[in-house]
Amino acid sequence: MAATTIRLSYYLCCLLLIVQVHSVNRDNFKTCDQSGFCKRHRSMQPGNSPYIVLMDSLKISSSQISVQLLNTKTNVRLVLDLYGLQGNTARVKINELEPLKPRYEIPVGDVLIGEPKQQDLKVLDKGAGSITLGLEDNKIVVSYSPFRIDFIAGEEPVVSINAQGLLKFEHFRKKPEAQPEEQAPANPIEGEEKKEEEGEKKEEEKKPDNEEEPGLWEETYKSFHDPKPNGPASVGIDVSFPGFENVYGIPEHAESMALKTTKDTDPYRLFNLDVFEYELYNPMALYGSVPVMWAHNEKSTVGIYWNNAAETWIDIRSTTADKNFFSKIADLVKGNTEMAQMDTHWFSESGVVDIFVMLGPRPKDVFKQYAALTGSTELPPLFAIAYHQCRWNYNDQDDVKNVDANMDSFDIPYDVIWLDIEHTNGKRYFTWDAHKFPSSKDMINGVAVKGRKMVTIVDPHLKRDDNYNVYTDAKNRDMMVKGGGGEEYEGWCWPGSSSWPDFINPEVRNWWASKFQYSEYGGSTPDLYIWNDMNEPSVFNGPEITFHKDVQHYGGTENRDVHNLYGFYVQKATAEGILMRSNNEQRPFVLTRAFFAGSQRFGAVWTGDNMGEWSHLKVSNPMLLTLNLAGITFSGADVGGFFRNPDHELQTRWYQAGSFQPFFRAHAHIDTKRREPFLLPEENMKIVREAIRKRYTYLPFWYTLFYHGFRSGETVMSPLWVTYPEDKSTFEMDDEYLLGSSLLVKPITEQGSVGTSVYFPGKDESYAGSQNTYVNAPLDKIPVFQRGGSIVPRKMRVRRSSSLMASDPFTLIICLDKQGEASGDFFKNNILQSSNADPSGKGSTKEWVEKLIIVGYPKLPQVSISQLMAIHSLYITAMIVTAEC
Ligand code: NBV
Repeated sequence: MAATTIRLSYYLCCLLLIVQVHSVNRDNFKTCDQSGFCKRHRSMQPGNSPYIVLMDSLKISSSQISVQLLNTKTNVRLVLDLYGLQGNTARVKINELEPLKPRYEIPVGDVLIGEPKQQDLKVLDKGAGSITLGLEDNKIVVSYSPFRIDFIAGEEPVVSINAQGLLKFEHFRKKPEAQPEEQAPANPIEGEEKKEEEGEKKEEEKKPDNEEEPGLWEETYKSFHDPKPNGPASVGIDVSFPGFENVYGIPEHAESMALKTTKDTDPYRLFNLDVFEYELYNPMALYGSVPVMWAHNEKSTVGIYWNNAAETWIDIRSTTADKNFFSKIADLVKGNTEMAQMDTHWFSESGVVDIFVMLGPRPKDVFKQYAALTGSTELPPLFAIAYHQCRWNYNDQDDVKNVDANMDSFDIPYDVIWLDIEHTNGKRYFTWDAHKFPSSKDMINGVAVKGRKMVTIVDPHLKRDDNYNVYTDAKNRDMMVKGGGGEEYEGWCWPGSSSWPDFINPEVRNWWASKFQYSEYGGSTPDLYIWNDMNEPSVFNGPEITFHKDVQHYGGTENRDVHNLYGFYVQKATAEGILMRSNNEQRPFVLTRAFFAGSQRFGAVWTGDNMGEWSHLKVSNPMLLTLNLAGITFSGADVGGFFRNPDHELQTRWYQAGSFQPFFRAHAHIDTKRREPFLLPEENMKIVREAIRKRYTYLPFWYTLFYHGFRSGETVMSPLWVTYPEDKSTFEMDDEYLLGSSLLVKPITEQGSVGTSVYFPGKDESYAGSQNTYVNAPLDKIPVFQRGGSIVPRKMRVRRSSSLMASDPFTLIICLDKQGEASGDFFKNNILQSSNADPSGKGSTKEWVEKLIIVGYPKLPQVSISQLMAIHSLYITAMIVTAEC
């Protein structure tokens, strides 16, 4: 009877999830008002900072100063550590001086790739009210009373911390003892206040800072109770960007690239969540979180990385800078013109304040600075940047075989075919449905003979079934996440009653990685790669569809402290598994839905369950630009849209857009009509085929872009201002972008459109620079342009998969600029050279250059070609400077 009831409620819960109509159920997700700490931080008023610097405690070493901060209202002391770091970066850390127990910090080596390398800080001035430090060409001024820190690059103030005085640090405290029942006052709110008061009195001279504020020791949201055993522990501070009008970053939100002020909305929220049918253009949290933000203007690009994995909210306001202050501290910004400023306010539910300030000064510098901290996108295997064919679900082996055969007979190349959750035996990951997939190895080998790969989904929830060995193994090793009471945590997900391995524990990650050994994952082969879904994690019956906050992880950590890292660790462990199964020979490919700063090192990210609607096609560009700005360059959106049935025009336009986005995968919900590209009417099929084939011709270009990104941390898909930092008209442009700095892409995202206005930046273009030009874009055309002065390598002999093109020759498209020059990776000082870019000397190829297409040269150029290359033909076109692709 009990079992029946449980099953019934499980199906009901799934049913609810599937039948919710048409838009997000906002009711499932907290607003700021429903979150105690968000409300407490947001209600603070600027200009009332209680914090002063205790100068007597100042300790100075070569690259660090350490000093105590006193909260003059509560007498609680904090400690501020300010470090100079290599590469124009500084770190500001604020922690309690004497916490009751250590506060959570993300282990070095997980998100930060190592202990950041320090750089000397010179004491330039030590006055009665402030200390001025020199870091490379920058000054850092720490003012004592009230406490604030200002970063000055050359003559310009660029970042100010606590200028608004919003530092709030909820120190750990003892829980007030419960009142005997009979004395409890009739009004429970009064009772809370009293308990709080009495508890605080015990902390000697420390006074409570927020005794009457809501949600300190427990919170209730809908039917979910959060007992908050550690009490209030949030941290927050303001960061201003004087001189800037635009800030970017902090994915993931379905939002424009230039972030909006949150004056009339909730703050942007970073809390990894599975949001069913997410809404566009609002600050609600989505599947992943990267707390990095850039500010950009004509003169400089700077930014911060907020190193905290707890739930975080960020308020944004556009204001004006306090010029008097800067003129006082450093004799700066005289004159009457108003100076714009972006004020941001960051607060997290727990952890410490740990801010990395990256001082640029150019866009490419900040990306490098951020990559030095959290790593760059690992160079993807070639197949991973080709076209992926996915659907929930390819039903059985015959289905896979038919799709594969049809792609061939319609001459549509593809590299990877994917299997969603239905391929398993009852949603037990690492297993196969024996009826539908009786011989998975044969199936994988069947596509692999054509150089293709397969991907299976492996979610982190494990079915609580004593006959499922992955579950029993984890259970017997005591590796599961625990509920607040210390019991194995249980929740509902696809398999029904489930538990979750504790990926925060390094041993659990090793164990998980071992499950990808061929001997463990029966039916897998080296041509099988992995997809991690539902790793926010998604818990159908949990608060906000995720873990309870008091869930316990390794080392006594609460999920509250590490929530945004769970999915990061799932993908990390999976990527390690793929490396391990091949004795570190095979470059992994793992797609993840949840992510955090640093996830770029483990594979690709996609934007989750979008909809087959024009608005979702449109928003894919800003969402992917923002992911790129946050270091997650290998990212894409479901082509066609996951929910609903796109019409043929939308599907066609979506393929065209996807073919010029970094991760290119078609995917669809189980309830949608089949929509493999060969099922389209002939006219659309041909256009889609052309878009996919074009992607294949550009694979050498994409691969080169990813190679540069890997080496330098640069974006792959970039806003125009990355290459044209001084061009103000590009600062909010997110419907058009550059790949590297060579290809300008303006995907068509409007229904019925037969043309579009394209903005051509720079002065060297044949399309008059720095202005809009209308270009025709009937259904068969993708507006893509090659920049004058660039060289793009392509392979024009498209085959069934990328690996079949491995030894094919290159064609170099050389677009000269007005000076008749072009540069690229193959072409320097008029000498065409070929050398192996891999410093280890491995990976030599048989590739050669068969054709040079030089666009824009009036007469035959003197091109010297080193004997390493055999050029079969040289095409010269008339003098046009920017080429249409
Ligand atoms: O595994 C099924 C789907 C998957 O196809 C999709 O890509 C994920 O984002 N998954 C979510 C779970 C169910 C979604 C309603």
